[in-house]
Amino acid sequence: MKSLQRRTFAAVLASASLMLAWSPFAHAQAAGKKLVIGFAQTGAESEWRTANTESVKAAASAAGYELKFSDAQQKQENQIKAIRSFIAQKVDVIILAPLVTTGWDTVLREAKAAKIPVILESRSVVVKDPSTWTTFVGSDFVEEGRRAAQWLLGHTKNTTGDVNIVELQGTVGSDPAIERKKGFEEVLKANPRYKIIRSQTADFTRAKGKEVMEAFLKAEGKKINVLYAHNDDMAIGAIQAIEEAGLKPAKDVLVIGVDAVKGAFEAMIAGKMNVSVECNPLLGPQLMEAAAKAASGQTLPRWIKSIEGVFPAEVAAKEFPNRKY
Ligand code: GYE
Repeated sequence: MKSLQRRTFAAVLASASLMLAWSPFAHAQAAGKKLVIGFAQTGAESEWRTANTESVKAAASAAGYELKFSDAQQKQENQIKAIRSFIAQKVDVIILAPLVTTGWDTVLREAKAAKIPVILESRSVVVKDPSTWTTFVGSDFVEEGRRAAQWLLGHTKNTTGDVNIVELQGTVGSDPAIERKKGFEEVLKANPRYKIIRSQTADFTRAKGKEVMEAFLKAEGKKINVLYAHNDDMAIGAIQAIEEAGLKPAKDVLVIGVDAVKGAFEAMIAGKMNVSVECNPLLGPQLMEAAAKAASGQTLPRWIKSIEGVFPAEVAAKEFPNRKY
């Protein structure tokens, strides 16, 4: 699938370069200019995000493109400002990692009016006019939620009685938080003994993961059997809270994360985390290919998916040396 996608891209890029001589859209390339890309990143909230930023920067420089980078520090208003500044600077393409799904209608319409294609990466949006963005490069978050629940069903199939789950949600209103919750609940719905007894946001960060888990433990104590965190950073913060409460993470409380970052592998190897569902942040190369196509006026698929797996603790030590983020 991945290689198929790559082959398709290669073919399209080859034909794109043939078109450059006459394409009315290919301003930057036709003039022999570097492609200029504005990247409105969410922030640096997690290990995942750091790897994502590095991947985009490295791929842009490998392609010889100029990347204008903006770190919004987890604030939508900063992302909107960055997009407006990219429009004013007449960049060729804008890459946006939208913090939350809503509130983008006006600024995306402004980009469209300026004829600057917008590529969404790592999170998606809900807007009235979907023609204001060209493609979404990223994961299937509902499927990630399902995979987390399927692991839990498999791991607890020989137990009886209620399985009490606490959930640490990602940033409120963000695409991965909404969908990871949805996929997880969808799989567990048919099994009434699995109960989500507490669910709250911890904004995808370690510090908040620890803080909210402390509150969960204070309220529910030993009743908690499972922690489902929408990313590994929150799971790692929560592991600390579990230990400080005198309980054993991965034993007294099963710990499920998403992303499969190195920190999660270290926690699994140390016997403190049970599983991490992979979410690939290394989207830079796919994004650069998409940016080149968008800048030359080509139509992109609406969704360029990344391909991912599930890593339980049993395989962590063997897989660790292969991990790239
Ligand atoms: O899982 C989380 C991050 O949007 C897919 O954002 C991304 C998520 C990722 O901060 O760790």
